[in-house]
Amino acid sequence: MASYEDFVDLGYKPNNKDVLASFKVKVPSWETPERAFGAIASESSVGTWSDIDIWAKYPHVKKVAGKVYSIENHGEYFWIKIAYPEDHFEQKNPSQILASIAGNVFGMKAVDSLKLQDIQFTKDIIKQYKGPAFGVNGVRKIFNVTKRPLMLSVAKPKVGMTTEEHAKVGYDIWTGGLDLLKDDENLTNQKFNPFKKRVENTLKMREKAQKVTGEKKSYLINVSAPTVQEMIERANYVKKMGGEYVMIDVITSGWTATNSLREECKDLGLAIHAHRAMHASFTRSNNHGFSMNCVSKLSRLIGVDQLHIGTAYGKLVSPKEEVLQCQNELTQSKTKQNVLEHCFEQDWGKIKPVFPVSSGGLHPGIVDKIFNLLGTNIMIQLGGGVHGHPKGSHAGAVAMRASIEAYLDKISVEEKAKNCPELKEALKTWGHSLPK
Ligand code: CAP
Ligand code: MG
Repeated sequence: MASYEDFVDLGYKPNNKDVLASFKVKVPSWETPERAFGAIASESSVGTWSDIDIWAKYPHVKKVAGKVYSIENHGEYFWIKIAYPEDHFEQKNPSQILASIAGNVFGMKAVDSLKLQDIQFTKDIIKQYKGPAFGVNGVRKIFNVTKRPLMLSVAKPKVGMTTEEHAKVGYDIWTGGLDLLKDDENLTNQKFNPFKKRVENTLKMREKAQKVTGEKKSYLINVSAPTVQEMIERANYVKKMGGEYVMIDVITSGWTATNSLREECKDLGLAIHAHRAMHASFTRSNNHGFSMNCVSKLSRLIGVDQLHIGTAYGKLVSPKEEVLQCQNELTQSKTKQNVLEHCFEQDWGKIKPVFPVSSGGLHPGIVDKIFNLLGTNIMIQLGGGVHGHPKGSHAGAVAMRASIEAYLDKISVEEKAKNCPELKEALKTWGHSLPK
């Protein structure tokens, strides 16, 4: 006989061979909490709804079964913690970790809602993964920029420009003072802006911009593709054409694709920029889904070099605590259980820190808010906040750089604007408004 309740053992003390997961659970009125919690541990590890007499027939299965070891009752909802023996998981397979811990459980009728808040990986699992090839310091070395934030702009309109128009925008923002041009999340290999042509034309413009500015410039080229094979071919092409970066949409492309790209980039020596488009479909709700905290941890484990974590002030929902927690998970060597509730400590071993990227609805009038929240050891991206400048992309880039220099020089943007007409124009256009 094996029931869901068998997967609850409040006397269990997890050890260093257990992967731990914290869940926020709402239990339907017709369900007993203990059965609901047991159902989560069962369905996310070895069991199912019917009594398949696991323990009698297959006693060894217990060795890889999840068990609920902690329950906190908060009235309308509960926080529970589940321990999963690390042998339950295939080595170096992030997708399988999620297929267990973050798979069917979200759809079970035994819960009204379920939010996976955090996963603590064991030392052995951390050792299985490469982590970032470059990390924060390696990326800074690409640009020979040691202190200030790195400045990005994504070409807008997102999609639809011709290759020549796209490359020209790159030239404009690079000569306007920014470090990196970024492809948008949905720009890949469309007829009007084919991938290979875009790489060639834009990197040529990069060379020109480097000569004009005397500064290192680079380009986050989106290699997200119809198949992993094609994505790898695109990454190889970027390398062949002299690029330093590839960009991948980690959620829409998937964790196996991201893992494959990391594997390939080990030999190509390319840094990986991770865009998280689609994440809000499961991170946004406080009660249901898979947290941005877990997205950050998986991205670091697999080894992207840069990841979008939100702004707290821009056009997209990104609560302050979540942004700060993601920054901690990406950059600390030992993450303390701090900003977000029910997060575990995490020892990252030798895994390098990932560059946090703050982006989404930002403009020169509010960059100071981002730095006050996150500090300046970040990447900051302005798309509409550059290309929406009344005098165009080049002026928008000049204004963006000037606003960041103002912050670093500890003067107001108004003060700075006295000697920078492009910044003055940006402030006239957007002031310090928070976009919606
Ligand atoms: C920003 C952006 C990014 C968002 C993604 C966009 O453009 O290019 O994709 O920052 O969100 O398409 O909205 P703007 P996040 O600067 O014009 O807003 O960074 O939160 O993942
Ligand atoms: Mg975008």
